[in-house]
Amino acid sequence: MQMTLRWYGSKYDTVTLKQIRQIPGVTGVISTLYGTAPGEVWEMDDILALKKEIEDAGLELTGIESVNVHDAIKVGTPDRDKYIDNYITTLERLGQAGIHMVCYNFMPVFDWTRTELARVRPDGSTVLAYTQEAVDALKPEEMFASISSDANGAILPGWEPERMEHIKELFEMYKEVDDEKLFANLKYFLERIMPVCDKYDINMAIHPDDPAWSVFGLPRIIINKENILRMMKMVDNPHNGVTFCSGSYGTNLENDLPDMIRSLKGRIHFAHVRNLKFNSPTDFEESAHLSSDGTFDMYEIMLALYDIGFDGPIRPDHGRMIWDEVAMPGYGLYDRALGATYLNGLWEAICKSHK
Ligand SMILES: [Mn+2]
Repeated sequence: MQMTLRWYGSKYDTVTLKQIRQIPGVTGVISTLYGTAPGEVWEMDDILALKKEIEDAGLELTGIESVNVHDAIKVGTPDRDKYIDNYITTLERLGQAGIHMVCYNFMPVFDWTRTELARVRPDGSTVLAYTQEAVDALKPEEMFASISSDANGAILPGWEPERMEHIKELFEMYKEVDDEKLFANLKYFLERIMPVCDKYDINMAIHPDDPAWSVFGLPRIIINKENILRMMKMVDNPHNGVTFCSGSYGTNLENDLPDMIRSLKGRIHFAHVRNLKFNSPTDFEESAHLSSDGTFDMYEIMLALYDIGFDGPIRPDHGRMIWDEVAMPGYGLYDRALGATYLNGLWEAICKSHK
């Protein structure tokens, strides 16, 4: 595996490439072109400039998170082919630039959903948290206001203001889309992009829905082992793979994370590894990575990745806000650096004990 950190670019991120380079064992960053909107074709010059900036700092652009999928593709509207063509052109350019892993998601309207961005834990750190009760009490448009007021001035990916202005139209678009339709639209999209992925050896890595159940009555399909194996079989090509995100699949306590990993051998192209602490099955917060600080056994998760021969990029995903850092919620430097170091430690111990 290759340890990486997500980086939002010098224009948007409080963390610098120099700082990332100084985290032991982190050799790559995962980034994207934040100025682009879903459905747009990425300019080759912009891709190469991003890559050069990262390489000049002594790091590798290990993959893209994300190339976002336009709603027309998810909904399956008559103009979807135009947006898929654009997506294919972007993939072609990424392939030509030597990038071989692309994360994306197929979540309607909202990306990830949290109800608190700064819940205070007993040690004074703050973390992202979720309670179903709080979601049930909100209308979708209120959700956006509560998220954006709490974000330390950062624009959160998936919660861009331009997008949220159209939230009612977006809900209208998805009115006729149920789980089956969403599966069919995902299949259509994947079948069209697989040839360019085959040509340039691009591993597509779908990110799970977060939380892993329906919110606001919207369909959600990338939520459990059954559905993800269905998706793997539906387009049976090794380039059709997943981002295994322990913190997203883990939102549903019925998901057995190590078992899911083992069932996805050869199809996990990217891993997000973090821990959650559950206060009840519908109230969880993002804890430190350490097993004993949360609910998941992080050793078992890393062991399962080792057992399937996982060799893709991995990242510590979100971190707590600690040591008075001010940054985008979940994406400060300090706790993600601790997370990367802890995961590297587990990995080293697993590798040595299996020799
Ligand atoms: Mn994730």
